[in-house]
Amino acid sequence: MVLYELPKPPYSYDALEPHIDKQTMEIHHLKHHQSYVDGLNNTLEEIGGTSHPKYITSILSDLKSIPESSRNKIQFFGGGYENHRLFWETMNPNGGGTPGGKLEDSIDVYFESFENFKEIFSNYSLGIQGSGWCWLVFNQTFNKIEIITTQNQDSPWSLNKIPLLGLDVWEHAYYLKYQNRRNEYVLSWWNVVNWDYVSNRFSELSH
Ligand code: MN3
Repeated sequence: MVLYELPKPPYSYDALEPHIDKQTMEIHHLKHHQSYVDGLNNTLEEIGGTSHPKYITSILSDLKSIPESSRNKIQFFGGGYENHRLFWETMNPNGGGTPGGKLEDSIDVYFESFENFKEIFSNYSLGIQGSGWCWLVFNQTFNKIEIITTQNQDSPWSLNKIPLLGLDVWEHAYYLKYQNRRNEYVLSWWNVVNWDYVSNRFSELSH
């Protein structure tokens, strides 16, 4: 059977300092992300998942195909696996700035301006009660971008939406450095957003 492995961030643990500190990155990746990988593999094994599709996004897009007794676990661990994989990719020490190109054009269409988009996204992030994620997604049905939030490790893929950029607002993502100040974490995170990656992802999907 296909076993999922812990995806490696494309930079060192201290690369996102001072915005995201080394210790948080280490624990977040080696402990939290690893636990989602393990949970996903264990659950797939439980349900005899020898023929599950290679891509976790296919599973998350079709949770109904998972036996009901294991569905919540796949939703949680599979979502946690994929959400964090994307999270590492969408950050970069040389990030920040603006997306430019087609994505910025689209942001201007749906959110008036990039500054306005940032403010709305930040407010959604701060409004999440408990643990969850804030997302910029591509809605393929309507060929448009949207901001949505999900609880726990729920994935946009399960809502038939493709995540372009996600912000982890679980306390484990920021508490060591920012304690209860989620607003400072969100504000600082904009400095490490890898817009090149997000823009490329968008260009591949939209037409
Ligand atoms: Mn996390």
